[in-house]
Amino acid sequence: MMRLVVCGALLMSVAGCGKKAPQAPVVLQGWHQLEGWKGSCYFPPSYKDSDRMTQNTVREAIMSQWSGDRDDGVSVSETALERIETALLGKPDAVKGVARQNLDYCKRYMAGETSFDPWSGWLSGLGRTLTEGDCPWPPLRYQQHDYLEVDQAWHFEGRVCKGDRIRIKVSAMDQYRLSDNGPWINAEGDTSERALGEKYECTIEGCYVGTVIYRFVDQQGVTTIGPVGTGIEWTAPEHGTLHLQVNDDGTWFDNVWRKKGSLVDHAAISYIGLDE
Ligand SMILES: [Ca+2]
Repeated sequence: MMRLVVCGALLMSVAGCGKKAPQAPVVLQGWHQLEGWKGSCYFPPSYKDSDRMTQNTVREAIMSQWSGDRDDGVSVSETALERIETALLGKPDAVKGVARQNLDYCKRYMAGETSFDPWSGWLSGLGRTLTEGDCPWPPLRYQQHDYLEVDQAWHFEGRVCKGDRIRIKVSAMDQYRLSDNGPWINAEGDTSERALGEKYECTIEGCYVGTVIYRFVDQQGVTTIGPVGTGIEWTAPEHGTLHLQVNDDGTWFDNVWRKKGSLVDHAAISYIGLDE
């Protein structure tokens, strides 16, 4: 019984050894014109996503064809080309996928299966496709400082990207008032007087007369307004811009800082990025 099993195993292994090893398929890399093609296509090499040098080589190769350098009937507008280049320089990891898709379009075109239209259509929208949903500026992972202007509407622009966590800070010791006989208040506002009515930008909870408030406008123009007081931590719900002002009724000219002798109060304001 034992013998039979051993024999079987031996036989199988011998049969296995007798099989011819499969030949590795030829992998094309670089510019190649296959039989029957009217021009060449760029076959990107396989490489690691982190390989910046190869990314550059591949990007330059495919872009040279799109710019018309190869005289093979392929060319796209300079605007489209610039848009793609900017997008690819900003997203080097996307080069690999773009080069593969490009090869598919190129093969069909060079083999005469399609006109240049589908390829050119893909290219003219590629820049936009690659950057869709991107934040138009760097995330707020730094600090921005200025002084609060009590007599100015929305100021101190901060540009944020979706998900940025920031601390909005206003110094507490500096005082101002919003009318000649009004009380001296700091960024928290006159906490005995809740801001009510259309004249005030912020009437939700936490918004008093004179409270420092923020306004966030996303890229679709959707606006959110809320209290800051002497400070809040806030996370950007979308890419967009921030501004601050005091919650006044629209009469800005009578807003003044407190003076002590020759010293005038002036509150410091900050956007502090909380992410590394
Ligand atoms: Ca006022």
